[in-house]
Amino acid sequence: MRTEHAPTIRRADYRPLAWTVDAVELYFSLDPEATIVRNTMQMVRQGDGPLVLLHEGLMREDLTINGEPPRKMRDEGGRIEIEVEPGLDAVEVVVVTRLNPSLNTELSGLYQSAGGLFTQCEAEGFRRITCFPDRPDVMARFTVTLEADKRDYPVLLSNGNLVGQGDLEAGRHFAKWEDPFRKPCYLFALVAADLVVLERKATTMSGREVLLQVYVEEGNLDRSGHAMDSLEHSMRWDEETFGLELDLDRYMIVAVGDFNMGAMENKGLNIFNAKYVLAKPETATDVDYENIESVVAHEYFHNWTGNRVTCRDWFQLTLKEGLTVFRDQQFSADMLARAGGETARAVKRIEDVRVLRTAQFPEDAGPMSHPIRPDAYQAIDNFYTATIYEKGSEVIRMLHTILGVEGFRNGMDLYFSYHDGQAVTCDDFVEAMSEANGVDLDQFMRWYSQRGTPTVHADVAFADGQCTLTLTQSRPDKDDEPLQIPVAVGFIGADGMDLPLRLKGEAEAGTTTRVLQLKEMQQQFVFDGIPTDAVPSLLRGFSAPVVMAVNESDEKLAFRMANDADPFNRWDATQRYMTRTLLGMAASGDPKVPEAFISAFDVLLNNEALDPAFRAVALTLPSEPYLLEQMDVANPAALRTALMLMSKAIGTELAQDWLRIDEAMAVPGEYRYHPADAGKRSLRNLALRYLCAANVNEGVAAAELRVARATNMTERFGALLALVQSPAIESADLALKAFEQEFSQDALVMDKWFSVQAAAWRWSEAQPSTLERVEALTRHPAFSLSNPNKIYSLFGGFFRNNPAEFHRADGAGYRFWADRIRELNARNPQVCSRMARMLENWRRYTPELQQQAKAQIEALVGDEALSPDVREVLEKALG
Ligand code: B3K
Ligand code: ZN
Repeated sequence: MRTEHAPTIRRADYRPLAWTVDAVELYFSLDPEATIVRNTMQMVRQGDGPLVLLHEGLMREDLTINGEPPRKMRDEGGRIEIEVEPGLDAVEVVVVTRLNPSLNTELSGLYQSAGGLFTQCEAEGFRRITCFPDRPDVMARFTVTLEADKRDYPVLLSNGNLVGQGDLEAGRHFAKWEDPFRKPCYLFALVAADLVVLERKATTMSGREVLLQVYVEEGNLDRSGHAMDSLEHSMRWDEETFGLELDLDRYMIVAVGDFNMGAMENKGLNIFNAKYVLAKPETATDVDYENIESVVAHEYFHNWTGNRVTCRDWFQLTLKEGLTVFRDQQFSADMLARAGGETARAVKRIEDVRVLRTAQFPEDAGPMSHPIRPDAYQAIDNFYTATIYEKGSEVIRMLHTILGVEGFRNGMDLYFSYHDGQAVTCDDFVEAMSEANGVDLDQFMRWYSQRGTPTVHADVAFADGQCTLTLTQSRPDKDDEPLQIPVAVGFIGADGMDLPLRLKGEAEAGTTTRVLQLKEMQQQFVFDGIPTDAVPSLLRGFSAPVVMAVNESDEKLAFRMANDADPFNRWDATQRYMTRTLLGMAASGDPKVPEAFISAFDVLLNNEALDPAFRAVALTLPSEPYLLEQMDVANPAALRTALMLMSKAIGTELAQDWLRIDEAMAVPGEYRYHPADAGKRSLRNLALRYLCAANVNEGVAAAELRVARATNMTERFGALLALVQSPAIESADLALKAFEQEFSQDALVMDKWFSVQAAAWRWSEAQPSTLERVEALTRHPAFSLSNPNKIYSLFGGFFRNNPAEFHRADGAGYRFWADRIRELNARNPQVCSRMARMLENWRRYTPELQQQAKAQIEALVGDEALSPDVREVLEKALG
């Protein structure tokens, strides 16, 4: 493991390499303990300077240049520099390394999982396999031969096309793969394992027949169909929406149980966390189905946005990630709308914004805050962040809003026509958008260099038959210049109907929603003919990733909850009302739930004209991390008290409505993954959630029955969650036991079982503390420190989803956290670093909590053995 302090890498220091790789031939003699890699590179000079090869933790057996050991070579800090004689412009470099995949607990490079061998190379894992100029701007042709024991590793896969295979002596066999496209080494992959495969043929829009494959462990074929369907839908969508076709004859998805993140877009050989592949109704929830569809799409879309056109350097990461998230969000929205209508699309938008507000807003307000294109980093793996991904996607979405569907498509076409096969920058992308549309986007580019969530203050004034909307933008960094912010607005008349809008000077009124372009620090927009009792609805559809600050009375919020024609803003009105009420309760010494709140809630709950899916998201309380972020001083205990009271009140006072809804939302017949059914199940689960929180007997009984009898996991798990999150401790324990017995052999279901317990609220002192429970669960036979999903479920679930129990007044949560960091640091720095980030916003908490958190972080930072990934996060937290 690396223990040296990592230097800071700066975007401004980018220089092209003097030597690049034209073609690389890799020969793997695979063995779990002693794999030999022979790497033959044809390298060419493209400028002045030494030939550079990067490496990490390798046992090197040989290194030659044109058949000789290098004469002038420096090897320091993972960087080899070879002086090549002047006049020599092409050389062959051969490197032989020996690897022990069974000891690779970092899951970066070549590693072992459930007896198979897998790779993960993004961002810098390839240098853990062989010495290579491991940077995304080195795009080479790859030929790969894999040789392994045939019985243990019957399936041998790598990128591109299979060009040869056969048996060898001593029970071994080989497969030779050739990738017809140049690629950076972070897209290299291999799989050697005992797997079964689901296959389908598909025809691309140009009429080529392609082979689609989903590889899973024996026994999981019945769970691979949804991933395959998702792949087919993604292919079709990219053809129809962007004219982009699959460029290979064969496209493979492989599921693996041990994986640091969601999935990886390796060219033609996507490797997936099994969680994002495997689904059947008995074991996967609607949310799992939705996630699988979106992750499969995401990785597939990378084939163009990421692989065919890649990043020049890692600072440009959002070039591929922000854009690809935007593409997968659009795809999912279209798929949902096709099946479930426009509300389903709106619900998807709401879910995406909820993620942004829960994960990205706090990140952008904390010590790790960075622009979507950062200027510096220490460990690149720390920068696969909500900012790069989710805010990056919002930035692309704003371009889409500004340029329109057609303009955006023209920009994409131009981008590919200029840059196919290249490694480029975010500027190249925005320039193509600008040129294709004849639109100046210079000011827009500031979104790439400014960090922090902007706030837009809105002031609405009526005078002389005119309504003046004054918008003012502000950001954390004082020197920031104004951003271009598209603000979609509407006005709702007293009758609840949207008003047609006419800006001053315009002859006729137009649409009821207008996108205003805020480009100055402050700007006024004057509308004619808006009655003084009209209610503004601002930032419709969340047209920009900003905080919209506007003074709105409870009555106006309730009015918008009942009438706003923009479903996103209608939802947002509920969130604002809930947030305000909860924070008010948390701040009060004697918290009570206001009656007006319950009745506004009641109106929405019983509005049969609204789709169940919408009612479910609208009636779900804002997430705890988001609420904490809204408090002047984050006080998890006070917030939890308010949340408990609120949940109880909603459950008690509306018990009859919830019971009726629970019955009415039953979906008859066999399970199908469909937004209409999923919406009903989701509202049904929410009903149980409130009923159980209020300990309503019929609700608890219904939940018990459902945990035992429901035939789909969505309802079973929804009921389990409702019980575990309730004061009905005994029912919860019984349900957990039954669940455990049934699923003890199913790793993915057990992940759910761990996470639901980690998130458990403590309703009374009589209940054992969640921390003790989490500690005990670390000794459960199904738990394992070497499986990232388990870490994310149990520890992540506790640190992230259970603030009140984690930030305990006695500091025991922090001590537990610090011990886990020490334990994981040596094993898997990437996963550990994610856990380390769970306390980065410690300065937001009460002084007593701050003091204890700080002491733990300081003690960790003093430890020399800290990996650079974890060190960067913790030092920034203290900094
Ligand atoms: N590109 C990968 C993420 C790699 C993370 C490396 N630490 C998955 C994705 O965004 O599609
Ligand atoms: Zn991605």
